[in-house]
Parts: sequence; C-alpha cells; structure tokens
Amino acid sequence: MDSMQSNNLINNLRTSLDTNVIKQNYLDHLNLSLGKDFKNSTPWDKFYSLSLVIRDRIIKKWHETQQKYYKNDKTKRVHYLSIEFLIGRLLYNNILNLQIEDEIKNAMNELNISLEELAEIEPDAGLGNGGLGRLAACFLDSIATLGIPGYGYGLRYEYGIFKQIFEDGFQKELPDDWLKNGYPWEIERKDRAVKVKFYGRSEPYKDNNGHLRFRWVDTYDILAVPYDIPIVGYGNNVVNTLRLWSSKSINDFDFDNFQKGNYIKASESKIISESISKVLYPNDAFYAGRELRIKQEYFFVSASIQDIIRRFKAQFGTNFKLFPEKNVIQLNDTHPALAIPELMRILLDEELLSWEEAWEITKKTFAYTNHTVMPEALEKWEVHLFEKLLPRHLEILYEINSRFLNNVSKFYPNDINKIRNLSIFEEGSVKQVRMANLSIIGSFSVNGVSKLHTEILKNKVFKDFYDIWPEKFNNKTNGITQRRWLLQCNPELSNLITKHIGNKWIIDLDELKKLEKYADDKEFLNNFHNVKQKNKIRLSNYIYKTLNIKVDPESIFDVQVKRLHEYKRQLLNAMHIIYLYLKLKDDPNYDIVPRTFIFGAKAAPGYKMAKLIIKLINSIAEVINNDTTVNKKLKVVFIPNYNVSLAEIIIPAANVSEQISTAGKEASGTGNMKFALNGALTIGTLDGANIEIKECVGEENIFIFGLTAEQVQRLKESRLYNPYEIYLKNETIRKILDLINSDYFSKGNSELFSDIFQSLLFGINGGYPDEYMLLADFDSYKTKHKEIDKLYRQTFKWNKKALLNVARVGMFSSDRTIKEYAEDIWKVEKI
Ligand code: B1H
Ligand code: IMP
Repeated sequence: MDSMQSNNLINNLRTSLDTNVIKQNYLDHLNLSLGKDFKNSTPWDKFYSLSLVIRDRIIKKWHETQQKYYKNDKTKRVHYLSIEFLIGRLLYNNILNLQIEDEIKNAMNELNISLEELAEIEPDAGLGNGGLGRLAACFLDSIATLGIPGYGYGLRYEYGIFKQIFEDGFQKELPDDWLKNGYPWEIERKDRAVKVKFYGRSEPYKDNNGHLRFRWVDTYDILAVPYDIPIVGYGNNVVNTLRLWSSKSINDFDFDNFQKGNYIKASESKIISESISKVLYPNDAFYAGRELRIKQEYFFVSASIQDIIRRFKAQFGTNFKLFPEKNVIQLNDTHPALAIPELMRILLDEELLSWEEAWEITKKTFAYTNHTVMPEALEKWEVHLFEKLLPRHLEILYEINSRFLNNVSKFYPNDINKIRNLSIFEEGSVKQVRMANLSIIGSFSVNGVSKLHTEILKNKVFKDFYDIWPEKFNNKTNGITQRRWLLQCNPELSNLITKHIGNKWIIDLDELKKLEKYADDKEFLNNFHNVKQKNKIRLSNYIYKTLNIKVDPESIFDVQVKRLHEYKRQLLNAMHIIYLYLKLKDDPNYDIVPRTFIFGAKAAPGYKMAKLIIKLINSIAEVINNDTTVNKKLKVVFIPNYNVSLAEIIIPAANVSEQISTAGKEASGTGNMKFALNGALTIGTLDGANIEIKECVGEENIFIFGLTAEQVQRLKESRLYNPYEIYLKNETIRKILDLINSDYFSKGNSELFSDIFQSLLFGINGGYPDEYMLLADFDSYKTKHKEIDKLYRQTFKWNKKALLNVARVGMFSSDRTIKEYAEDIWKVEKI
C-alpha cells in the first residue's frame, strides 16, 4: 500500500466515524432541540436540525477565532458597514466551507433524507437589492477565507427584498417574511445591546477646564439588539461575525399612558421603535429621501460605532490615538456615512477629545466605496429633516465643512464655483446635506469598483475633490466568491475542473489558467459541453415545474438576469427578440439556431417604466410561446422572483450572458463575472467590469458592441442625438417600435405600451428621448447576435471559447479584490 492509498484509507475511516457522530447529533437535535421524533418531523424540522448540527461545529471555531483576535495586540480589525447584505442560503455554503460535505451526505443518505431537497427549505436571507448587497456578502466570505479579522455590520430587516409574482404579466410584490419560522444561523446577543438616540437638542456647557463642550439631550432613545451570523472561512478554522442590528423599544410599554387609561397609546412607542428595522427599502441605485430610511442609516451606524469603540476600549483602554492603527471602517456607499459625524460626536462629547484629535482619528479610520454615478442615486438629505432628527450631528457637519472650505479657499481664493461644488451643503430652494461629499472629506480613501468607473469618478463626478486629493482615489475592481459561484452552484463543472487541475482553485482562482491546455482537447471539451447540458436540463426542469413552459435544452440559453433598470436595457434585449420574431413571421424557414431568452428581474415597486417593461416582456413571451409558427425556434421565459438561490440554478445553465448597459452607467456589474466563470459567452458593451473581462478573456472570446462611454458622453453633449430620425430612417427599428406601440402584444389595448414608445422617441416626464441610447446601439447589437448564432453552430469552437472564459477570469475572485483592499487601503494582515 503506498502512502496515497493509506491516506485515503485514513480519510475514509475518519469520514465514516464522523458520519455516525453526525447521525447521532442530528437525531439529538431533532429530539431535544425541536422536540420531534424522527417519524413526525417535517421538512422544516429536518432542515433546522441539520443546520443546528452544522452550527455546533461552527461555534467552537467562532469562539476560538474571536479569542485569538482579542489576545493578539497586533490585531487590526476591518469593519464593513453596509445597509445591505444579500446572503442567500447558508446551509450548503457552510457545509462546503467546513469541508464536511462527504460526512454530511453519508449521514443524510443513511437516514434516507435528501440533502438537496432539505437545502431548498432554507429561506434566502434577502437583505439586499442587487449587486451592492451581494458584493458585501461575497466580501465577507473572502475576508474570512483570507483569515482577516473582519466584521460585517448591517440591519436585521424583518422583511427582506419582496417576493415577486406575476399577475397577468404585471409584477406584484408580496412581503418576504423570512424569519417567520425562526432562523438557525443567527444568535441573539442581548448582552451587547446599545441605545441609539434621536431628536432632542444640542446643549452647550463648560467642562471642568472651562472649555466649551456640547451634549445631546432630551433625546428619544431606541434599543439596538445585535443578532450575529457566523461567517465561515473556507477550510481554515476562521469564523468571523456578521452583526445585524434589530430595533427594540426601550420600554415596551409606556406606563404613564397606561396609568392614564390609554392602553393603545401605551404601546405606540414600541411600534414606532420597532419599525426601524422592519423592512428593506426595495430601490436599487435610486434615492428616495424618506425619513424612515435616514433613521435606519443612523440607527445601524450608531450601534456599530458604539460596538467598535466598546471592543477597542476592552483591548486598549482610552488610548484613542491608537484607534486608527487598530481599526478601519469601510463605508459601502454613502448609506453608512453618518458613521463619520457619529464617531466625531462620541470622541468629542463622550470621550472629551479636542476637535483636532477627534478629526485626525476620524479621517484616518474611514474609507469610502462609491458604487454608482447615476445622479438619481446620490444621497442628499434635507437639512430640516437632519436638524430635527440629529441636531448635534448637524452642528458637527457645519464645523467639518467650515474648516474644510477654509482650507480650500486658501488654494482657490475667490473661486466660488469650486467652493459650491465641494461643500457638504447644497444651497438651493431646499438646503441639503450631500452624503458623497461628506464621505470623501471624512475618509482617507475613496474607491470605485472598476477601472472605467474609477476614471469617471476622478475625471467627472468627483473631479474637484480629485484635484485636491489625488492620492485618496483608487480603484478596486469588484469580484465574486468562487466558493458560492462555482463550487456550490456548479458541482458538475467543479468536479471536472478538480479532476484535471486539482482543487487549489477553490482558494486561488488564478489556478484556472491551467485549464487553457485543454482548449483543444476534444474529450475535455466534450465533457465540458455535457456539464453545460446537464445544467441546462436542471434549469429546464425548474422552468417546467414553476411556469409550465417546455424549453429545449438544445437551444441557446440567452440570459439576462439582474435588477430591472432602464440603464441596464432589458428593453434593448426585448427589441432584438421582436426583431427575430418578425424575421420568422416573414419567413418561417429563416435559419436560426433555436434560442431560449431567459429573463429574471425585480423592479422597484414605485418604478413605473421598469414595471411596464416587465409587462412588455411577459406579453411578448405569451405571443411568441403560443405561436406555433415560431415557437420551435424562439422561446421567451421571464422567471419570477429572481434571487440568489435562483441565480445559482440559472447562471450555470447559460450559454449567453447579456451585459448590455449604456456605456458609462454600470459601475461594475458582478453578474457578468459569474456567467463567464460558469462558461457563458458575454454579449456586452464596453461598460464597467466588462472592459476588464474583455482584457482577460481576449476580444475573440467575447461579443462587444455599441458606443463607448466616451462616445455616449460626446453624443449627449453635442445634442445631436435624434432617436426620432433613426426611427424614420431605419425600417427595422420602426417596425419593432410600431409593433410595441400597437395592440399586438397587449391584447387589444393599444395604449398599454405607448409610454415606452414615447419615451424612446420623444422623452416622457421631462426626460430626454431615448435617454439610454437603445436606438443608437441596436444595429450593432443585432449584428453581434448574428455572430453568436453563427458560432454556436460550430460546437467545438464555441466550447473552446467558453472554456477560455472559465480559464481566464481568475482575477475576478473576490479573494483578489479583498487582498487589494487589505494591502492598499486597510493595511491589515491575517492573524
Ligand atoms: C449599485 C447601488 C445602490 N450601485 C442605492 N449603487 C441603493 C444604490 O437602496 N439604495 O438606495 C441601493 C443600491 N447599487 C451596484 O453596485 C452597481 O449598480 C453595480 O454596477 C455594481 O456592480 C454593484 C457593486 O459594486
Ligand atoms: P465581541 O467581539 O466583543 O463581541 O466578543 C466576541 C467574543 O470575543 C466573546 O464572546 C469572547 O469570547 C471574546 N471576548 C470578548 N471580550 C473579550 C475580552 O475583553 N478579552 C478577551 N476576549 C474577549
């Protein structure tokens, strides 16, 4: 017996021993924790019991990790503050990261329980809208896997992103009551609850040394109770913490009112307090300016800063000069930017530091990530609202601003325009606080999320700041965790890869480069193709089960899944589908490879145009899927309720990845990376991270079309863009738009889609005509699709390109992204 064989034997022995232990643990939890016997246990009981088995194995490592951080004086902690964490499910993720898959599978097998079915019982933790929230979740996975002392801080929404259903093709929203049966991955930590103050006033007073000081008094206080979710690193025994805050009334019952006989009023404050963490705002890249939202922002930020300071003091006392050496706080967009005045307030009013000391510490602690240049997403809060809710913070902002502008005016004497642009306050009919300006002024680092995006920040959106502080600005191109987005969601491809190049790619995605040597290997490509087919069949079954639509797994799966936004241009995709439909109606023998167009997208509930586009696509689907002259070659499927768990089924099954935003608008995109990693070919614009994907995979392995960001910008500025002229000149486009504007797809209601037609040609509600330049890009889009059709017929060539995509996208691992944050911004190392 050689040493490999004996190793295998030992491993098998360990696995079988552990299998028995797991079986026993499982039955114990079922019996003792849930009070059920084996026979009467429901699927939920089974899911819950198994989760507790896994959790037990996490908790010991969790304690050990946290103790280690405390024991080591060199520990520098990273705090990732985000109003969204789009986690999805954790059962399988935790099993994989603990590397106990075989043991768990065996144990479940022996108990005659299907692990796969069991895993699907888990509700998604959908505490986010889209890319920004999912990025935060991928980052936590990478931080733990890299062994960095990291903490996620956010809100424990009782209701996550709404559940989407379609009624007659229209989106309807249902509440996502994800906690209703309890949640096995969270642990309530009442002992770590803190008070968060609102309203009241700032009161000046003289301290013992005769210095003028301020205190925030007559406040309305709310309790912030933390719920901790363990974040398991891959195979390294590290378990970090995601701490989510829940709001609670300090006094459940107002006894004054109760005694006065007002029973209902006595419970009112409880209702008001607990509404703060009730529900996630369902807008993606759109700012709504609601009072409850700023309350959410301040609530979780204040609780988090208090928690960070508490931990610092436990380890280092009140030696606050050390604070930035031991802590860094990354602001995930501006939503947590109130952390800046909050840290100032605590250092000034509670720790009694001088302004200069407090400001020095604050500036060295915060780093800010910007995620969008869309003007409608920029957060601005009315000064009035601010003053009412956070009077002391407003004073602090005025002081920060006046000191900053004082310095600026030394550089730019008499340049009123500069001062106006740089100020935290926007003057106008209603005076507003600009959260982006605050974030830049209060941080030592400002980063964008792709090369192009960072250039746009430096040269346009934040140019005046860049001129003052060029060294603050840097790029950190986004990434995704391969543990979820390959290992977990695509086991077939993972096995094929590991069989040929080993499993190091799981923690070092650049290893995938080794697949390049199989790019001409017929047998390998054949297996690679078969894996894709299996994944397509898996998705086809899901579609049949949920929508009763039969799709052909031999057809090209052409997929666009992401939030619905005009700038993401699902409508351009729909126009192309109509184009193919008209071609086929004209000539039923028109030779195309059968295609299945697959959509998934939620629209913000208040976003009328986005909802209308959903209805349009559903209407097109109904016409096409029921038209026997075309439905052998064309199918359109809009999968409802796109979320993380659905992404894990859809993405591995895609042949074509649609990344077609107007150039300059998509800050990065991360879906684009997930598709390429799973062997889809991208059709996309030169926008966000698509540009870097192209650089990695090679331009012969991606379908790039459309105007560049610069061309878009210049065409806009020239004011020469005239979509109506294109409509008149281009017969194809005219036919498509006229059909949309007729009663063809709307079952006789010719008005239904007229807003879409109007907005493309003339603009509606004061907007520009065709703001996102669909008509400018349509012809080149359609041409690229023709190339896709041609290439797909050459199976070998297609598979080779798809494999080269997989082999060359290693740099889009969030491990790479986090290493860059750790080295360039955070200056932290693994403990
Ligand atoms: C992104 C958001 C966003 N950018 C405001 N901005 C929100 C802004 O609730 N709000 O108010 C919610 C979300 N989300 C996305 O971030 C970008 O559009 C993507 O291009 C990018 O990949 C992602 C992660 O950086
Ligand atoms: P936290 O990070 O302070 O919330 O604590 C997490 C875990 O770290 C605790 O459950 C303890 O195991 C450990 N811990 C907390 N405070 C201390 C301390 O002051 N010294 C050493 N370990 C601590």
